[in-house]
Amino acid sequence: MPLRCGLVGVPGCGKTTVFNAVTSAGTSIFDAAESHRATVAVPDPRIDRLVALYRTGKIVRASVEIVDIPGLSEGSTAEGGRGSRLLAHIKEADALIHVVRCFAAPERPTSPLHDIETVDLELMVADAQTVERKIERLAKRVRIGDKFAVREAEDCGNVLRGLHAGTPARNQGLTESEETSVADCNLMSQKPVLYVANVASPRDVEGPNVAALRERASAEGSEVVSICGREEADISELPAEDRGPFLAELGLSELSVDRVIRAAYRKLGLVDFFTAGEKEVHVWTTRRGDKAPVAAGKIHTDMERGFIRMEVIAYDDLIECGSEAAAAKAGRRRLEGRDYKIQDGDVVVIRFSPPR
Ligand SMILES: Nc1nc2c(ncn2[C@@H]2O[C@H](COP(=O)(O)OP(=O)(O)OP(=O)(O)O)[C@@H](O)[C@H]2O)c(=O)[nH]1
Ligand SMILES: [Mg+2]
Repeated sequence: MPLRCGLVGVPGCGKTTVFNAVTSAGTSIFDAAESHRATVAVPDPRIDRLVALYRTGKIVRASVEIVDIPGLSEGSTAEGGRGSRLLAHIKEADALIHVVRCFAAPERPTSPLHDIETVDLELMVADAQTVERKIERLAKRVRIGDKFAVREAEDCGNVLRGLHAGTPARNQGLTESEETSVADCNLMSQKPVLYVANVASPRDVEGPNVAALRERASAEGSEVVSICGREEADISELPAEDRGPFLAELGLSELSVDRVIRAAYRKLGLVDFFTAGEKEVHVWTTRRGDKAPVAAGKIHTDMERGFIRMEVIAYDDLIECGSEAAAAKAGRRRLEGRDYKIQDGDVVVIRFSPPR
């Protein structure tokens, strides 16, 4: 399943505009009640080199699904059916891309920090209800002194107090035990957040709104990608060969989709590795630090279960040597075992025993 990023933000902050800029989907912005989704291929210049080297035409890229979720304002998650649909979209996301309006709009002050708090508050109100329900469910077992239930209820109580104090779960510095205890709650305020500053012109990137946003993001260990949403959404509707001069006016050489997805990868600690041959070049995504069998499991669960070893050539070594055979001759092909931590750009062959 591709990585799923949900676009959140207050109404009118430019979510649909940014969605279009990133996915080139050309969705109408007048359809604000509905969510939209599109899958974008993760750009990676290394793929072209691998395709040339293996003389193959078939490429399977990594992809990210982007979901444009209707705006969140005070009380919107409590609005019966619409509210619960909204929540369901947010819950299914692996990460949230929080779009923050940094452009001037008529009759509305530009207040990025206030907008962020509005969204976080909605997520926290809904999360608090989820945790409260879990604590209620545990009550019976707590009364009869079930040790595990007591521990879980205590952990949930800590998280709940944090939420009531206005700290999103992602910023509460949860202990391992607390994380485990709330794992089945799938808390929205616990999801990793990347901020997109939606600005009117490249000049604004140096302005006070983006600066305030950056400070806020870095305080919680996150980052900000600035986009001229409207301009880029317009440019994305042009044929690729006509975009150059318009992008240049924004000081860009390509659309910002690359920057957004790379930042999401960093935020989530994701890396890509490859399987490559005459048949195809295939990109796989896993978490940084995952061991070889876990990475192999992204290709097929049998490969994880029956994992024996992994043959690895680092992308740079492969390109430098010019072929697998040359890399092997130069001693750059490594045999790695179960404890090997996969590295971004590894080109791998998995040896495994298939199930009988
Ligand atoms: N000047 C300027 N206007 C923008 C920018 N991005 C969006 N807008 C305008 O802001 C308005 C709202 O944009 P949308 O993309 O519909 O915002 P949204 O967040 O999807 O709104 P809802 O779906 O209603 O919550 C539209 O009139 C856009 O044209 C931008 O980067 N600069
Ligand atoms: Mg919209």
